[in-house]
Amino acid sequence: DRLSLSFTKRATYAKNNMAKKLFNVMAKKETNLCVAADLTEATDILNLAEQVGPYICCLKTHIDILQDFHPNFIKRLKEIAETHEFILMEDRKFADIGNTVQLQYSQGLYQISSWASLITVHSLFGRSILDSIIESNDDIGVFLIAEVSSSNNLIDEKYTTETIKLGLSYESSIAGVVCQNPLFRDFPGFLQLTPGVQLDSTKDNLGQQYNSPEKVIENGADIAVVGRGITKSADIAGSAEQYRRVLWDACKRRISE
Ligand code: 5BU
Repeated sequence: DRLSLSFTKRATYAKNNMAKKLFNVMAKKETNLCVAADLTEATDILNLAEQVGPYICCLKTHIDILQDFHPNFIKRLKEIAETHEFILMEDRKFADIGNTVQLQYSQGLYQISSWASLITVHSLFGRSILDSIIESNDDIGVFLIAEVSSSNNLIDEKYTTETIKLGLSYESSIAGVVCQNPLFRDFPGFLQLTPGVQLDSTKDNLGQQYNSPEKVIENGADIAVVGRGITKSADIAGSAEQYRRVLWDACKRRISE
């Protein structure tokens, strides 16, 4: 059962390079925290990254919400990621035919393939979407979306099970799965990424549903994504440190080897 294994041990099971890296960063920095940098100005994201940097394993972006995107922003973000040893994830949620996904991944304004170490992908389009991404860049860690956090979403059990199966057939490219439940306990090399995490509230007014840090760790999360719980806080660094500690303490309780 992956839940009882240490991250150092799990790194040795990972077939994907980015997953290996992520496990090792998590073990070294003692953190399960990924911050969702959902801000629309480049300087705000850079400031956030500097402040939360010491406490996170991963920074998750939605690059297309920036109003002042410039390649220099990416350069600076990569420097901060290197200084504080965290990994960049672009939450693009690719979902289209292979050819279009290749263009969205490598071309356009954002050139995602040139800087994101991790990306999120919907399993909806099947194998061709993964083939097209790997053809563009085989040094990538994909997080496949098997479940989502929003209320009344249309994903059913079959979709979730088939997503896990698809992931397992692309072990060297898949870093893990985005989900809400411990779906793949027998595959310690995969990471469970769980969004919808907050200490102070249970939902927003647009369908987002939150669980507490303890609850998501109990539900199998290896990495918890926290956005507004931290970005809207008056003390960003203090709040990131608090989430890191609560998550890590909960995680230590489930690890026995
Ligand atoms: P929040 O501010 O903590 O609610 O932000 C959550 C982030 O996680 C946000 O960037 C979402 O796009 C992302 N997310 C999510 O909330 N739920 C999901 O099921 C998936 C992604 Br997949």
